[in-house]
Amino acid sequence: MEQLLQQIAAYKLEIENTPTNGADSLEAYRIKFLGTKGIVKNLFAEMKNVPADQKKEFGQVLNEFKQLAEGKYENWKEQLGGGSQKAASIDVTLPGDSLTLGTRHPINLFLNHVISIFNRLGFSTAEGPEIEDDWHNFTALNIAENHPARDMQDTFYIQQNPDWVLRTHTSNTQIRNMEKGVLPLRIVCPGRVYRNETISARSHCFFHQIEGLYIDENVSFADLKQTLYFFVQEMYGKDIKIRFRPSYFPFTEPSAEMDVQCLICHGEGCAVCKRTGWLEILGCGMVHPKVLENCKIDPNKYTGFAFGMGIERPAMLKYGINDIRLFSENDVRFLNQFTPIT
Ligand code: 2NL
Repeated sequence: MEQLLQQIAAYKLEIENTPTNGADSLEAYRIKFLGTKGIVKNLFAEMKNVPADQKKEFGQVLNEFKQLAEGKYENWKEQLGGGSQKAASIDVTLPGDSLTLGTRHPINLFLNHVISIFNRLGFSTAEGPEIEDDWHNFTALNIAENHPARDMQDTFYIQQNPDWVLRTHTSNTQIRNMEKGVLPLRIVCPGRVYRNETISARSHCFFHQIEGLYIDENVSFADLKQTLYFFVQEMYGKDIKIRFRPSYFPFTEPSAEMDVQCLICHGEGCAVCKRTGWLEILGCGMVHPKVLENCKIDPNKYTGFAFGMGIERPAMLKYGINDIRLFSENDVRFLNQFTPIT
């Protein structure tokens, strides 16, 4: 005990006489006195050798010594301009960083506009999964087992379960709604779809679509034409010219594609319409009886029409965007520029 007290007195003197200069000597001091193998730790370890009746007194001396060693360290650090100087330099009277307000994505602006037109015609909006099974993405739609669209080159398959794909169109959502068996059915299905395509300025491996479906008794091709005619007039103005061309899809019969007069050259012929004067904007048709049957709907009682259109191409035309990749790069300099369509 006597010996320990003498030692402590000597260390106290050493501490008091240590000059408080340089950061290096501060660190050396910290290691020597306060480190994990330092003097303070070692002295505390001596506690076990002190007789029980003297433990209390020794403990007090030790604590006092520890405080001295730590106090010196803190003062020294402050003198060198450590953490506390930083705290002192914060000027709480300065204005804070401003928060920038977000904007709607151009794809969503365009989609919302299309949706609102169909909502006014009595179509409600339905959404569905982006990871879909083979039945809802292909088979129920009358897409044959050997159809090229099912090719690995065109479709992303889920490695863990080859029955699952990233949906290649939003028709999966229409199938799911038809399967519910509640008729009549009048829905639009917007969303993201995936195709195994090489990414370029003109095409991407994911993009957006909106599809529509109307099933009831006595729905005719004339209803389809008039619905889509109303849509393009709302979208592109009352004097827009349209044309229907026969086409083929496995899930509709008959099938058609609809063109609108080129929005750039108004039919004169330009690079955008490849000199044809027309732009293809959607595919459509009467729902194939097999598709109705696949969803347990009686094709002798019910008929329906369906249509599908891409979003990126017309949005690029509308906003004068020349590279499809801009939509998914999240560059705020691009995203900041868009305002809602009125
Ligand atoms: C296109 C063509 C189309 C459909 C999509 C559809 C959905 C069901 C049943 C029947 Cl559940 N048809 N959808 C029909 C015709 C064309 O899309 O060029 N899309 C970008």
